[in-house]
Amino acid sequence: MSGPYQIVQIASLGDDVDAELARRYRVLPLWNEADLENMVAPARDASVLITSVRRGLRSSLIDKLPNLGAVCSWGVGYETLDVSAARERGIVLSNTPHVLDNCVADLAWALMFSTARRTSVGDRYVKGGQWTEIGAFPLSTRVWGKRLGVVGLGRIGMAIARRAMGFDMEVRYHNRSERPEVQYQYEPSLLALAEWADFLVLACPGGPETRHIVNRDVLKALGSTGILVNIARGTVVDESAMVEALASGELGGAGLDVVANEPHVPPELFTMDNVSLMPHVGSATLETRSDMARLVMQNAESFLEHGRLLTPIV
Ligand code: 8YV
Repeated sequence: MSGPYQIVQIASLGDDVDAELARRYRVLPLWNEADLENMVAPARDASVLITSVRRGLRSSLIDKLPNLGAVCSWGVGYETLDVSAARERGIVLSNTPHVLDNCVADLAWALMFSTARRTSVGDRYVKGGQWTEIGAFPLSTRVWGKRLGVVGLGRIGMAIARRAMGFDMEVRYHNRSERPEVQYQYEPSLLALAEWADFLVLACPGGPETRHIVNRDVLKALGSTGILVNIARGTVVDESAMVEALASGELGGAGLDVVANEPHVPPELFTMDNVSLMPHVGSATLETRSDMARLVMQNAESFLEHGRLLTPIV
């Protein structure tokens, strides 16, 4: 395709969607480049930039693109994007909500089960031959009928809460503000929610507003039989306080899809059988990742054709 570039793409959306975008639009592909500020020069006319929550967006890059009108980002989180710098320039932004809610919620439940019922430990026990050598596996902790505290009752938090019905669990939540339209009880104090809950599941956004809201006191309140599950962002938890609380037995267990400095996990956690770890894969199913990539493309298309985004960040 000839003519000025329409799209600058600094994150890949997978081979199929990358190829489809390149077939339909004039795309400058920069996802393998580190020095974006210099490499972006040929795309001065581009009106759309495609990025991801992993790749982020710096204001210095926005400054190099005088015609930029929209930023379409892959991922529901956007704490790595300089949203205010974009907005100051009148640029609109989109993320990929809705399509990943159920897969992330499924993973939260997988972590609740793997931590409480020790499914990963049991798997190693069987495969390592201990079932035949030692015999019966130690008892684990019941999930059904327990109390589930959800921190952040957005779309993902709601999907996690909905699943609790099948396990006869009572649900309460903590949120920036009460949601009177939902059937779950609101708990204005995170500390009080942690005290009440058997499972505390974090589903709130990352960024400075939620940094370390799960602190030593909250972990202590969750207590020696409580289980923390984090499918949100590692920054939400004071990680050294969590490691200490797990080591001392003040916290019962943790199921973590995210940590503060990914992919570096505090090494103390590797030897703890009451901790289940996953490598930040909440949305990482073939189906959901395909839906996310297509939604980024559809946002870009909608902006280029009609001047508006389908799923704007508000
Ligand atoms: C991704 C996510 O799994 O959408 C988000 O904000 O965190 C997840 O969908 C993650 O970005 C992978 O690094």
